[in-house]
Amino acid sequence: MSDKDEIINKIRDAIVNLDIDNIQRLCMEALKAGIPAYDIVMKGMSKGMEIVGEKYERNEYFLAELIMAGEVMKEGMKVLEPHLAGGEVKKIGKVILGTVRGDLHDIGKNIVATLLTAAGFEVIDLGVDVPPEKFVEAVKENKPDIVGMSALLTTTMIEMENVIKALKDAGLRDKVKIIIGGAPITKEFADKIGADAAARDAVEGVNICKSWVS
Ligand code: B12
Repeated sequence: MSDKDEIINKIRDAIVNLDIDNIQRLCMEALKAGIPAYDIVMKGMSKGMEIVGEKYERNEYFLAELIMAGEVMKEGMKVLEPHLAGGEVKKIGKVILGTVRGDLHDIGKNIVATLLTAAGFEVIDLGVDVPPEKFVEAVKENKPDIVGMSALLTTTMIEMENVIKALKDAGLRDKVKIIIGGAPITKEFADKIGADAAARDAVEGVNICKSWVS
């Protein structure tokens, strides 16, 4: 195993072991070793969060551990974010982003926001637990090219369809492209609810958004 793989694995394990004291140091070490911030997020921390989710499913971890894992990831992101953002690049498009009503998961959405910004998009982040009316209002006000929605719970996926319906009712559906994401989201679901695309991860999501504005 290369040194770089070893650091990435240590970062993954720091998330799994809820090691909030060491995550920032490890992220700095990884940056110093020349590992792109992007790889640290996708191959290290996100992989760790996946394992945390599996442990939760097996009843090895409980809600307290989920919360803590989220906090550890956020600490790491503080170190990595400045290395992901794109600086003063010409804006290539505007994206409204939000986690749908009833859903408080925002770690994945925040990564999408950071990578979209790095790719040159202006991102208007509506936050979490966003009701359909707020998406509609934001589209009216900001006239974005793209609306991105995140849902991590199977019970809140339905809210994505509600947002699309609300945009249709407001006569705005055809003015934007719609992309959805989050662990339970599939391409079939996107087709079913009338979204334009679903993304497995932030990288795929950003590539799809780029293809829409080029
Ligand atoms: C951390 C976490 C929490 C934290 C969230 C902290 C935060 N600020 O986000 C807290 C503790 C708050 C939490 C709470 C709950 N959680 Co939770 N949580 C997780 C966990 C472990 C990790 C999620 C995460 O951050 N992953 C890392 C990020 C990087 O990945 P991601 O979110 O999938 O995002 C990537 C892609 O999906 C994609 N993406 C995401 N959104 C979007 C949007 C767009 C537009 C695009 C293009 C791409 C994209 O790009 C991202 C980066 O690549 C997951 C397990 C899992 N495997 O997902 C459970 C999980 C999602 N939670 C679960 C549950 C059950 C809950 C609770 C109901 C628990 C409870 N009993 O209260 C509550 C619900 C609270 C609520 N109303 O939302 C279940 C959901 C089960 C289901 N099928 O619905 C999961 C799957 C755990 C499990 N295996 O059972 N949780």
